[in-house]
Amino acid sequence: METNKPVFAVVGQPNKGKSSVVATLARLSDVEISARSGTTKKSDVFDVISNNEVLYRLYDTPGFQRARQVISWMQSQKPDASERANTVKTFIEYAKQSDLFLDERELLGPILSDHQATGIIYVVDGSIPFHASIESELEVLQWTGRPRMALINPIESNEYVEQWKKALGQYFSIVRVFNPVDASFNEQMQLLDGFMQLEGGWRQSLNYAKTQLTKEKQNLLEMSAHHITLMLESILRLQLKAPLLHESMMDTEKTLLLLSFKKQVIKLESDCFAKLALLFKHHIHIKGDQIIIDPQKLFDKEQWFLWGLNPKQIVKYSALTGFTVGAAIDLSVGGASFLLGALGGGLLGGVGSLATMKFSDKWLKDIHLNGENLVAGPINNQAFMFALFGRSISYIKSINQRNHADQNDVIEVKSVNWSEKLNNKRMIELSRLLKTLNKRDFKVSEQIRLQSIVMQLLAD
Ligand SMILES: Nc1nc2c(ncn2[C@@H]2O[C@H](COP(=O)(O)OP(=O)(O)OP(=O)(O)O)[C@@H](O)[C@H]2O)c(=O)[nH]1
Ligand SMILES: [Mg+2]
Repeated sequence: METNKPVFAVVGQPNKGKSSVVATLARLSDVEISARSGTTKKSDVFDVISNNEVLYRLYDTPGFQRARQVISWMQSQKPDASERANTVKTFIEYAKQSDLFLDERELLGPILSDHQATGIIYVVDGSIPFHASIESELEVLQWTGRPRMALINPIESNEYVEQWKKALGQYFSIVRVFNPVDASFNEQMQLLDGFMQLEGGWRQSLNYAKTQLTKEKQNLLEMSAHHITLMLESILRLQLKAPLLHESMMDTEKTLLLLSFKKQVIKLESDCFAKLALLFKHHIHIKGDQIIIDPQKLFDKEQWFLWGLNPKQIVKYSALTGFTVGAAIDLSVGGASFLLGALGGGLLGGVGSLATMKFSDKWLKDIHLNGENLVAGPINNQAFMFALFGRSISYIKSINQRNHADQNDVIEVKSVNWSEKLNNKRMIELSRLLKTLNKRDFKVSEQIRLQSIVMQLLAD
C-alpha cells in the first residue's frame, strides 16, 4: 500500500452519516449506507481516485459503542500527556483479546497505524442535541493526538447545530456543517482546505487532489455537453419510414408510425440520460419512472414551456431566426399578423395579447406519403426543440449535483431557468443551430458551437 497519500478515518457514533461522508467524498455508490444503526461493522478503506490515480484515502469505520469504558481503561494506565497516543495503541492490542471492544478496535486501528499518518473526521448529527455522554469519544480521539476535524451533519434539521459547534469547538480546531447528501462540490473541496490548515504536510497532496478533482469535474461536463449535442442531433434529425400496405390502412399506419416515432424519441433521450448517469458513476437505471422527467410528457405542450422557453420568448426567437412561426403558433388565431405587428413596433411590446394566442401542439411535420412509403419526421416545432434542450440542461445539472450518499434511486430533475443565462445573441445562435438540424446534419463547427452553449449553461 502506498503510504504517502493523505489518509482520513471517518468516525463517530452509529448511524450519523459516516459512510455517507465516505461515499460522497470518494464518489462511490458501493459504500454501504443504511437507516439501520450499526451497518458498518468493519473498517474499510476507500480510495479517492481520479484518472486511475489515488489522491487520498478514507476509512469508513463502525460507530463508537463503549467509549466511556475505553477512556476508563486508558486512564487506569496513568500515562502522562506524552504517552497518551501509545496508550491508545496499547488499548487496541488489549482490545484484540476481548470481544467487548470490537467496534472500538476497528475504528481506532486505522487512526494509529504504524504505516500511515491518519487524520480524523468526526461526524455528528446536528438534528439531535449534544449529550455529555459523547465526551468520552471526544477524549479518546483527543488522546490519539491526530489532526482532527468535526463535521456536523444536519440529517433531519439543523436545530442543534449551534449547540454542537460550541461543544465540539473545545475538542476540534475545525468544526464544519457538512451534509453528505447535499454538499456541493465546493463544500467538498473546502474540507480538503480544512485539512491543509490542520496539517501542513498534506498541503501539496491535497492541493494536487483539488486540482485533479476540479479538472475531472470540468471534463465530465464537457463530455456531457458532447453527449447532449449528439442526442439532440439524432432526435431532431429523426425520420421514420414505413411502406403503406394498402390505401385503406392509411390512418392506422399513420397512428402506428407516430407511436414508433414517439417511442424512438423517448429512447434516444433516455439512453443519453442513462449514459450520463454512468459517466458520473451513478448506478441507477434511468427508465421511465426512475427519473422525474416524465418521457411521456415530452409531447405535452404545457411541458414545453416548463422545460424550454415561455410563450413570449418562443415567438421572439422563432421569428428572429426565421423559423416557420406557424409551427409554433396557430395561425388561425392571427399569430402571423400579430407577430409582424409586434416585431415592427418594438419587439413584442404588447405581449399582453399573447394570452389570447393559441400555441400549436403540433411538433411533427404531417406524416405524408412519399412514393410507397409513409414518412414521419423531422420534428419541426421550435418550442418543442427548446424544451428538449432545456430538459437535457436540467438533467445534467441534477446529475452533476447528485452526491453518492444520495440513496434515492429516483433522480428528481428540477427545471432550471436556463434561458436567463444566455444573452440575446447567444439565444439567437442556439435557435439557429436547432433550426439547422431540421435541414441537415451538423458540421463539426456547429457541434462545437452547440457544445459551447451547453458548457456556458453548466458552468456555475
Ligand atoms: N436526509 C439525510 N439523510 C442522511 C444524511 N446523512 C446520512 N443520512 C441517512 O442516515 C442513515 C445512516 O447513514 P450512514 O451513512 O449509513 O451512517 P453511518 O454513520 O455510516 O452508520 P453505521 O455504519 O450504522 O454506524 C442513512 O439512512 C442515510 O441515508 C443526510 O445528510 N441527510
Ligand atoms: Mg456506516
